[in-house]
Amino acid sequence: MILSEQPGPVFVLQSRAMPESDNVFLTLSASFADHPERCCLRCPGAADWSYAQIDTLSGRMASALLQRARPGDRVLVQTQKSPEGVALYLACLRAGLVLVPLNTAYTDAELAYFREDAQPALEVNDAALQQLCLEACHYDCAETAQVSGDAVAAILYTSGTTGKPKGAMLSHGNLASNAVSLHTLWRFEKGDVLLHALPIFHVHGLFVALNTAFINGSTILFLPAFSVEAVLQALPEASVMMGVPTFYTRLLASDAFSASHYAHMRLFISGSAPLTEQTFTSFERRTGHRILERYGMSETGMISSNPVTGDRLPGSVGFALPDVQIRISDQEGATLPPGEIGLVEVTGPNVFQGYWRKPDKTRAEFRQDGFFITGDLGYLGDDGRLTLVGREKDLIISGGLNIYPKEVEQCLDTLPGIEESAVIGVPHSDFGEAIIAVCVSDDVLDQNALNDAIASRLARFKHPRAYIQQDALPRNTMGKVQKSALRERYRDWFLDGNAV
Ligand code: MLC
Repeated sequence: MILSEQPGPVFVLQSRAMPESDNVFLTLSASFADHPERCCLRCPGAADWSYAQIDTLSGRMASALLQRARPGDRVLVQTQKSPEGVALYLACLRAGLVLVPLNTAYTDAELAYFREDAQPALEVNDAALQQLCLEACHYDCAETAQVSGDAVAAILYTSGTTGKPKGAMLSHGNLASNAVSLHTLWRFEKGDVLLHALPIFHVHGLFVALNTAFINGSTILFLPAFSVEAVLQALPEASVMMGVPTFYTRLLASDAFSASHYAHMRLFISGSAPLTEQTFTSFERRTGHRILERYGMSETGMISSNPVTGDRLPGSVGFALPDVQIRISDQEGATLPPGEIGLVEVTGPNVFQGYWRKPDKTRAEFRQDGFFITGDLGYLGDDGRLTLVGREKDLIISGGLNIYPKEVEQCLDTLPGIEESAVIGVPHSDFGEAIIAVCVSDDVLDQNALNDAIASRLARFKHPRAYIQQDALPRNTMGKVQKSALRERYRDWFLDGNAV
């Protein structure tokens, strides 16, 4: 069943797609008809899905969706990773509907916020997705909706500094430019097989991984989630893998990971969180492969990448993608010369259309001349190579998932016994960074009890991995909590064996 249908006029038949339509589905599916029988999605222990099957299901699903929603309407999706979920993604593109994918870890309270903010015409959970597949059988494939390049294709929620997530609107043109650039830049070739162990509710697993593979007509080894065992089983059949750094540290930690697994690998790609030099070097020593690190974010898709041929340098996120411009600025927006550290700003066909219904926030994050202020700090080399050195924003990246401290602090500060809290990210060997909550409290802080107390409001990955009691929080003369001092004090907390 489809939930939360909103009343409104039923959509009447669309016109045939005009050749000049900028619908990204046309770009992604351009070669589908050349290899209809080729395996598109291979899931362990299940039958393969051919390109023709995915094409047909998504086309019919688009028709079914259009019985309930009109182009431009939002479709809120919170489902487990599945081939049907991939078909739903393509169906939304084909129908001109705006996909709003959500992390399956979100609680009902978080979901309520997204529902309120996105005002979806439809909500799809796992049961609804099954129902949609059944209904789809009764339809022909919808014609591909005619949209302009700046029409919104998806809204991806990213946490905000103020504590409430903001919806980044990505257009058909944004997705197309990234897909085409990355497909070329990473030299996808005939016969490439992609190992896919990422979730499909983020830019990385949804757009970067799936779209490049679709353009290439690649078979995708589609794992329901990352596990070392499943990846080791699938790797011998793969030639390209994309992952967050945690994937690579976990593989390195496995004694079973050996030459037979990567004999046919062409490219290991990493993103969504900083890849440490140590991981890069250990991986090269172990496998002979230099992991290709690239840089992006929900608002911009991919921004830069190390090259496939040429030097992949640890610590550098490479060169701007074609048509993308990167500059480094000071706080006032003046451009800084190569070598100087400042704000990383970006413009290009990859940059999003703004935050959904938040014009003020959108304005605040763009310069007058259209450059988007990423919030990351870095410098450019004389050759244009970008190196990131930190973040201006208070963001924590744990296992490739973004967490804004404010959201967690606001939640903790409502708990009885906690006077105030400061949430920080500190180094963690598995997740890269993990969360600590430094709390002012007279009570003994019981981690399990506190996490239970916030469990209905915050997804599990946002829960602090340690609670530390202090009499007061360090503040500067303006009264602002000095997070950097806390990060410094507790920097070795998990490395010293305090990990949970
Ligand atoms: C899971 N947990 C996490 C977590 N993932 N906690 C903190 N950070 C995370 N990332 C929780 C689980 O709920 C569980 O809670 C406990 O940690 C242990 O789980 P696990 O089994 O060890 O974790 P696992 O399920 O294996 O997941 C780890 C992971 C996963 C790294 C494989 O998080 C993952 O796939 N991350 C990728 C995220 C991603 O796609 N990011 C791209 C964003 S796009 P409990 O209850 O058991 O204690 C983007 C743009 C760009 O950033 O450039 O790409």
